[in-house]
Amino acid sequence: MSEARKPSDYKSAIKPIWCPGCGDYGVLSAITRAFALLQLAPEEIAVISGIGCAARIPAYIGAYGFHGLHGRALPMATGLKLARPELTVLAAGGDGDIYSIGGNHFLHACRRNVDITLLVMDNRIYGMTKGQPSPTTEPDFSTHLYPAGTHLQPLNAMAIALIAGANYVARAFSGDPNGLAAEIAQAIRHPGFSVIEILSPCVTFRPGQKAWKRQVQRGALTPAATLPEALAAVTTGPQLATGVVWKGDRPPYAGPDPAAGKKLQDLLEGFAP
Ligand SMILES: Cc1ncc(C[n+]2csc(CCOP(=O)(O)OP(=O)(O)O)c2C)c(N)n1
Ligand code: SF4
Ligand SMILES: [Mg+2]
Repeated sequence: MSEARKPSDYKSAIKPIWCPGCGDYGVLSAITRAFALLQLAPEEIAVISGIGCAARIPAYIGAYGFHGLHGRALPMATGLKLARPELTVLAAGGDGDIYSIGGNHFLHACRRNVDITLLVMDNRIYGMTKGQPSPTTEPDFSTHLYPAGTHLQPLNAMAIALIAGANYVARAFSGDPNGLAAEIAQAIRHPGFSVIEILSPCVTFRPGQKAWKRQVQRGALTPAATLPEALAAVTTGPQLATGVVWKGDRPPYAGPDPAAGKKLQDLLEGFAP
């Protein structure tokens, strides 16, 4: 029998260039631990991202990866999973990448329920472009673009994921790599589209997020029996609560019926000279 794979077996040779103390280090560590928990073969994994500090993550993982266009991780991951269903496909990115420029793809990925796992590293800021407000930035948070805050209501992406049809919805914290690894492994195993919103501090542009270590309410979210209960937990409950709030049983979408391809072929033949 071959030796068990260790988390270090899933690291690439590229050294991360995140700021020292960035929460994304914890996420990277948790992903490699999750792969080791599941004993996945590296050639059976693909990690797909868009652009941003968080979106650098595929480069640091020793598996297939694609660092694509800003906001486009989910359509790429969806296409890959439909074409290569045997792969374990992860999409990963930041709050700006997934909820702002990629927001429309986020909605439809939840609705389609293809069997992929999305990890959103939420630091409530655009880190890579030096601190502009993102859809999850608090209304009164001062940035150089909005010194008095945006006064815009933050997007409740977990509520949107539930309403739009995601099959597994959780919040986690980057400062707990073992707990996060177990949650990522569980999300990968759960059929359909899984979303984990990971509180991952940007120590450079949001130094106050270092306090999340004390403020996070670990395990305060538990799987709800009904969708309205899950929605209530993420809308009226504490916003730094972690845990799984929804484990649905919608069957994953695996692509069009093969008979449709046959019909298309018939149609094309009908046009043949
Ligand atoms: C089409 C396009 N528009 C804008 C940008 C500039 N840009 C790069 S990353 C980014 C936001 C990143 O924020 P987030 O996804 O939250 O990631 P973080 O850096 O915080 O991890 C933006 C606006 C871009 N690269 N491409
Ligand atoms: S700018 Fe923020 S999100 Fe980007 S690497 Fe630095 S700490 Fe992390
Ligand atoms: Mg961000």
